Amino acid sequence: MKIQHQTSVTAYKAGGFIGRYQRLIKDIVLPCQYSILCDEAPDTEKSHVVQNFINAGKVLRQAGENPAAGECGDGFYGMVFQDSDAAKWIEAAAYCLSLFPDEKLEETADRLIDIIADAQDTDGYLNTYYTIKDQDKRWTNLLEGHELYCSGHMMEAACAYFEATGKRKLLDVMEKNAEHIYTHFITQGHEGCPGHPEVELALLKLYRLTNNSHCMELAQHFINTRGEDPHFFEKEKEKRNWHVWNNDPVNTDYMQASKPVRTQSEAVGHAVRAVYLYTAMADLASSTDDGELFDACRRLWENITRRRMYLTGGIGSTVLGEAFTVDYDLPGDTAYAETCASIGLMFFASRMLENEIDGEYGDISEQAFYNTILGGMQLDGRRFFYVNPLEVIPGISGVSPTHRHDLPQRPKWYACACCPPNAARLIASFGKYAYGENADTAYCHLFAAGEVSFENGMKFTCETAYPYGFDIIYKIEKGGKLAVRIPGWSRTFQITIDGSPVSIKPQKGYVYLSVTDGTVVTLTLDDKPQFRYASTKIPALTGKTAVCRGPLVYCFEGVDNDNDILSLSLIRNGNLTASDYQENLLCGTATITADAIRHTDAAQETAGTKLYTDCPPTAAFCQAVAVPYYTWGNRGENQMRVWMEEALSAPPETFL
Ligand code: FUB
Ligand code: ZN
Repeated sequence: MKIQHQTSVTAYKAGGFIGRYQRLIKDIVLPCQYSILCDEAPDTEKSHVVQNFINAGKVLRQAGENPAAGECGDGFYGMVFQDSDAAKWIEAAAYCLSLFPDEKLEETADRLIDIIADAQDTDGYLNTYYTIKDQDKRWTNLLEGHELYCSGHMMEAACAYFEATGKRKLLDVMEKNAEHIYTHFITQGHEGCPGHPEVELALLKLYRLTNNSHCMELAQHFINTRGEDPHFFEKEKEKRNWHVWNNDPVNTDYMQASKPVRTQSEAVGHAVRAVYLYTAMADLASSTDDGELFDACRRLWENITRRRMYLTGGIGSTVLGEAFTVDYDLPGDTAYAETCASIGLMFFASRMLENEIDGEYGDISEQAFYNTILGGMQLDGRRFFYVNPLEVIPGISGVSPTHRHDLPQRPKWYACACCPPNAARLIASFGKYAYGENADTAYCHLFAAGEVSFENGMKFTCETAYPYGFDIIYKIEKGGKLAVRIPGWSRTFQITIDGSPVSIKPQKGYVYLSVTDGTVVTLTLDDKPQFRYASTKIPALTGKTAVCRGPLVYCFEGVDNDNDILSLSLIRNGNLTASDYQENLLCGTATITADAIRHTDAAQETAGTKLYTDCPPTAAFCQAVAVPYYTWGNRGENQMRVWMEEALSAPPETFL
């Protein structure tokens, strides 16, 4: 039975902290990214995305010739999945259009959709890499080829654009594309599932919107056949004489294809692939009431969130294969923690909520969103992190062979640009994750200011300065049953209805209230900064502590701490003091000041040339200043650390 749906909130008009971010996406991020997709941004990594679609259209109209002309010009440029950048951009534009109608943006998106539609072959096939480079290679390399991945992203864009504008053009293109895929894999019976899951979750969206049963059948087919024949990708490789990166088809963990999905229990392989797959599995489990599939999702969810996730909601701890490793292997300085992987984790959480209402899904969504996902974008919306380490030391990070992937500054764009437009579409669609509903209940999973209307008739305005204010006020316009998540991090909470405190015990992380028109519900959460400790099973983190406030993980940067955070230790049970909200700091934030010890090399010579000495360092009491992790790297190149050494408290006279 479907418990609730994220997609049925009819309207969400943003405000507050999230609203400001969504405006930034519309006003800055989308125009900047579009100019990059059109190769019009100066001093920026080349994209060629739009030109690839134009060139593919030309190829199709010049049937019989082979106009592929090298790496650019009339040819194809970029990654085999370059098309997906355009898809994510359109999807983000669609969400922005439903929040902030804008003719110019809609015209730009319409134009891009026309170009994309022109690049579709008459049989429904749509992919610029193969159309331009070699049409005979279609569907011969599911391991690396990304045709289904690109289709999936374009299907998601089509659904979002239709929902936002009522325009069917891209939806029709992608339904036709789905029929093409159906013919290939179902009617003609070609074997295989995508090396990179994504199309499964997209087909389920497309099915929900169009009611086209082929979409549901295909999604089920791809989910159910994955891992049935673990040698499929080896056999596929033997049949072809070309490759993209020459990926190893034997390493089936990489694409979660070592065993059938219902028997999987550990999150393995490429982290984005994993969470996109688990999202589809959870979606299918709720849509078809498949308890066995849900049990697998639950095991995978627990494996990720209890043993393989960073405090910041980052997942995938190694650069090698952009992948999960093993339980408790979560080093901060060499972390991978791709932005897309945390976005996928939010997708997974949202589909788990469709199976069962449990506050932990919102808790993890917030952890991923307010830390890794927001941190993935510079505060001005013009630069992006792909990799999100928890510690950065300029000179080592981005330089040492073991740390080359952990950059101390956000680049404008990437040759592999999956993350920037993914962040745009996620932030712009925050309302879908914040609110959900079923026939008689409006669910508030995350806290987002704005006006919200539900298909079940309920309507309210939410006012909050969250994550910097800890009162969340719901002004009910049309009443019903209201379910509000109480975050796991909040040690205390209080609820008032029309100003009178009420005592309600949360059930699995939610309080349920009956509210009538005109009622005002106020939830007050714990605003105190807190220390966080990691399990002693995580070797990288023994003896360390981190600082959080609400959903925000904090970090210490050199610029706030005499340009040296390496010699700082936080004092156990020391004072943690949150500042007032500072409008002019880092686009508006609150700092946390912590009692700390600053160590200084005792022997003069070790401060200079020697690496090691038998003299202990001197220690002096000081105040260390932390800022939210999502704001790091916005003030030039800087040391940054989330997990700090902890000093057990000691009498003041021991401090020199
Ligand atoms: O393969 C497509 C995307 O590129 C993946 O999701 C990212 O991890 C990056 O490898
Ligand atoms: Zn990415």
